[in-house]
Amino acid sequence: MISARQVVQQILAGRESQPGKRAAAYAPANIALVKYWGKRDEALNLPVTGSLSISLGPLGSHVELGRSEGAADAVWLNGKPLAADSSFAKRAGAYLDLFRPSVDFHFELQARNTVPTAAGFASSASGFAALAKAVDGLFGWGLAARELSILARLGSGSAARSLEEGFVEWHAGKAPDGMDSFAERMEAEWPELRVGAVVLCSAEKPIGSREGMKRSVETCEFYREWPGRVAQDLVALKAAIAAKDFAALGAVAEGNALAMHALMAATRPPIVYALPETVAAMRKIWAARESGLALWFTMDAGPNVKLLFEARDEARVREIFPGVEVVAPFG
Ligand code: 2P0
Repeated sequence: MISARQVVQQILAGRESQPGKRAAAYAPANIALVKYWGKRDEALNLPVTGSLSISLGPLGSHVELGRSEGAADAVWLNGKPLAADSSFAKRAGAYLDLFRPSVDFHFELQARNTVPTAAGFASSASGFAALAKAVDGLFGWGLAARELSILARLGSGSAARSLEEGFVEWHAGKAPDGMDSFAERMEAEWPELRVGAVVLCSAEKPIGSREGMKRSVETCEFYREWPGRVAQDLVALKAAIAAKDFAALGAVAEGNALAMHALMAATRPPIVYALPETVAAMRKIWAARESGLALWFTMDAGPNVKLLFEARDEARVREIFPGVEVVAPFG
């Protein structure tokens, strides 16, 4: 077993560390159109399959990182100092341990999210991607995009996809050390594409995705079908993007999300994130589609629904979902 620390040492081999005073970085949140659900290595967040996401432009995380003169790390989130035992401070501190030059080196970390966590968009992907960039900036390593994606992955798998804007593909890779498991931007623009967050419930979810995907790999009897399904969906999604075929993109994304939720439901004990409101929202989307509207959805490890549509249909989508928060990933 290779540890995250060994991966970091491998990436930094031969590089000088020249810590500056402060470094600032930004990374966008992302939403997967073909999902990541299951790891082949839990210590390195190496996925069983590839995945493909779209970055959310101005919705993401800003991070400022410096050296703290205090006796411990100092962590702020959205302008508020965090207790050392808060879950965010502990997770950030454990990640920073990978880069700490000595035990008496402490960091000052300010993180600010522009991604509204209450809207059901995850901020851990953008947070760890911005943190990886800020660490690189603070120590002056000048790492390449691929190396930053690998370092971000060590914090959270989906963070590997948050280093770039636009459509981003995370290659699963095969190597035990994960040096071939990184994400890169695809050459494609789709200015008319819109993602809409429909918030149905912002209460804490019953089971986190880290634990949930581990349980699916271990107990879902048709998990073995998932890698083949993802491989097919990746081919179909890339073809849809290349052809700018929105109905094809929507069909792949919605089908892949539903397949992931079927895996979850077939996990033991079962994981069901959908609430009655989630099912009602799905039915509204399907009814709208029956009546000719090009509206599709995707869902992550939670009860909220993310709509996929094109700019020309925004007014009709807002009529159906008045509270929707709309993002234009390509600006
Ligand atoms: C995704 N999710 O592709 C999938 C879809 C949730 C459902 O990536 O354990 O927070 O840090 O690697 O990245 C959420 O999982 O898990 C996720 P870790 P992560 O977006």
